[in-house]
Amino acid sequence: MEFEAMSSSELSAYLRAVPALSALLDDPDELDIAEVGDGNLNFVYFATNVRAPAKSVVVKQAPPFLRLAGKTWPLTRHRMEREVGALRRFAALCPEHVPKVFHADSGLFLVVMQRLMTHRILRQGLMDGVVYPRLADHMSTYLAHTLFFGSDLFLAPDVKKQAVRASINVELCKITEDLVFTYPFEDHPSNIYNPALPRTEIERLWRSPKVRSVVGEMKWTFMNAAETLLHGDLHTGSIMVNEDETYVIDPEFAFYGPMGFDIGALLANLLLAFFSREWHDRPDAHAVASTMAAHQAVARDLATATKEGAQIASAPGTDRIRYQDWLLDQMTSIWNQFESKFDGLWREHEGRRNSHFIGDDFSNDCAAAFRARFLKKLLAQTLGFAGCKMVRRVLGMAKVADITSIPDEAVRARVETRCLRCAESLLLEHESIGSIEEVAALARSIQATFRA
Ligand code: SR1
Ligand code: MG
Repeated sequence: MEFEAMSSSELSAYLRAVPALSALLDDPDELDIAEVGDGNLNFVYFATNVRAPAKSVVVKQAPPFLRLAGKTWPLTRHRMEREVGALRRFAALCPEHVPKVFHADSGLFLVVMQRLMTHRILRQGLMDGVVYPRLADHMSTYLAHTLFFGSDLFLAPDVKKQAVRASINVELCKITEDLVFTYPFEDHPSNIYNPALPRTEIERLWRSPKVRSVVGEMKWTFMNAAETLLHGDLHTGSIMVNEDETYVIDPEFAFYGPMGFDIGALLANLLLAFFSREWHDRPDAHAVASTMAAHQAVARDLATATKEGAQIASAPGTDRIRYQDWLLDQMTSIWNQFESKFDGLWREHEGRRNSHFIGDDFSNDCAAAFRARFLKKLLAQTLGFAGCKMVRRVLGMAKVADITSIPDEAVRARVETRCLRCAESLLLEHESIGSIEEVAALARSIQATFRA
């Protein structure tokens, strides 16, 4: 039978018929149902008790196709099982950073979750120049806990292998294999190029044996390194924030993969935000954006953020450097705090078990040496993935609002050129870069080289 999205009355009747949900919503006689999804894959609704608006939940349903492309791109509805499994697992590890699952229906492929009433999508906040003082602390905690506790550094080998099997996510991983690691690096028909972006900037990546072999290696690692349960799509659109809290949403791409893929996705998106400040800091940037139907939400989100009391770092146009500094500071702090928290968890659990992953440590230096080498290699892997992620958002089909909301093609091309040059350096130098501070210096020098 052909899939039909649930009507408001069907969804309302469904929610009221599940006793636990009805109780949660204060036994509503009327629910307001609003479809609010702006992601590429699923339908998302807010369901709110009309008489008690604080009683509200999020409903997410997976249609049997990719929402972005419609019925011409069929996609397993079982992705919802991966998402629910990951939400539950991550919530157990990090309850303060993952929304609660109230109900899941494996027949209808839907999940009912905690509504984050005072939070907004991080990408929108960054475009508006909002400072989130606890972001780096929260995201480094989320990453350290989720990546460490899913891995062989914590789990018994048999438990970990069962977890790998349970998280196999063939179709969504294939999307990443194609859209992140393959199509952007060839002249694929699904790619979308800004006409003002010089072809030479694109072809220098496609025609570089060095770049293409590193990307090949990153794809191989993505497909073969079953290190831990990943979120799998940890860009700034998968994070909801306010001044005090940070939540990670949308783990439908979850699978057992390489740790650096999640960290790299986040750092890449902070770099995209950094390079796109040229537009978002212009005095008229948000006035223009707010006239565009696709960006009406920006104004609403800004109003919400201001009500929340979140600080606006800079009046647009007045203080680009300060907000760019803050963005790079988030990138460096997330990595540095992650490294120290991950190392701390590792030491704590080895100490508790009184045994090391590497076996006996006769000199008391060997375990520390292995941890240091592991984290050095993880930084290199992270930067390689960050490079791939930046290129896909510039050349590939699924783009990011930080860049697509720049209406002036020439400005957009300059931002895209910086992003591609930064990605190229990350790809070529990911093994020789010794610290995250070097990445911040690289971003600053690229910003200075390709001036307006
Ligand atoms: C075709 S789906 C495009 C992208 O949307 C998701 O957020 C993932 O990033 C995926 O690659
Ligand atoms: Mg998503």
